[in-house]
Amino acid sequence: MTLTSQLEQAALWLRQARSVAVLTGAGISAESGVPTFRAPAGRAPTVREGVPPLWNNFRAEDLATPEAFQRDPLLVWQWYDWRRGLIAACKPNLGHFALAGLEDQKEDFTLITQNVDGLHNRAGSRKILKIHGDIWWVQCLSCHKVTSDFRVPLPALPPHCSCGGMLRPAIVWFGESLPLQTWNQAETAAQSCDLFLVAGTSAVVYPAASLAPLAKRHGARVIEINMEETPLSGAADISLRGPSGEILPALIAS
Ligand code: BV8
Ligand code: ZN
Repeated sequence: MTLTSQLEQAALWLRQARSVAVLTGAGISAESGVPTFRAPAGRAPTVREGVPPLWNNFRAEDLATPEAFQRDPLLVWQWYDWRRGLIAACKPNLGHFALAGLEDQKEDFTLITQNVDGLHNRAGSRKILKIHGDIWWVQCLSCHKVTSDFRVPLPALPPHCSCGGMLRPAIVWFGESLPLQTWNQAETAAQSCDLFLVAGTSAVVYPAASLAPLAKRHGARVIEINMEETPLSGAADISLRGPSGEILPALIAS
């Protein structure tokens, strides 16, 4: 099937679907200039390309862990501060806006995102399940209060809570459980939707990557949008190859 005929079939299924769930990954923000974590094979992830040498020899899996924060909170905060500064300069792209528009078209719509950049909010999406947290939120290690903090740059030393406790990014790190209520809502959406749309994820991080197979087992059609093949592509009913910033508007406008 050509991309055009695949797109027509996918657009028909999307029109017919009463209940839609979407899972997005870093790829949907790539066209906004936000680095992805794992690039297509053979290329270093963009989180390393063109970044200050300080970050060149670190992988996200090395810094986005409670152990890394325990060992060197300042280093981890500097990494997040660098990412926050970069994301603050980025804007939602047509893919984000298309999903915000789809939310208005469907009576039952759930957007599940692995992204922590906040671009779905800025594009106008409302019902967002942030299963990996939000880079613009911080959490106190002592009283566990979660608050927003949009300062760019952050203070030189890791910020502290009003109770005196140290603050950490309110982000789910590797080895940490996902927020239970949010995760349960994501699973429920995957189990009950007619159509599950996956855009811009390498489908290697769990349990997020288990949602599309879960939806399929419960009878949903699965459509994938990605620049490259992923471990999910074989199971998808349609796998659209191309940039989500172009494919999503075409899919939703048709
Ligand atoms: C959990 C926040 C257990 C951080 C993230 C060993 C030890 C411990 C755990 C594990 C282990 N082995 C496996 C695990 C589980 C682990 C895991 O899956 N690891 C992976 C690396 C194998 N998972 C966890 O640890 C999770 N927790 O399992 O808890 C537990 C259970 C009970 C009790 C206690 C504990 C927590 C996972 C969450 C980790 N945090 N993010 C931060 O952001 O700083 S994950 C991180 O990866 C990001 O959130 C990101 O969203 C996510 C997935 O990456 P993608 O979004 O897919 O991005 P990526 O760059 O990989 O791919 C981009 C894709 O887009 C590519 O395919 C590319 O082709 C495509 N693309 C690019 N441009 C475009 C495009 N597509 C379309 N258009 C374009 N223009
Ligand atoms: Zn506190």
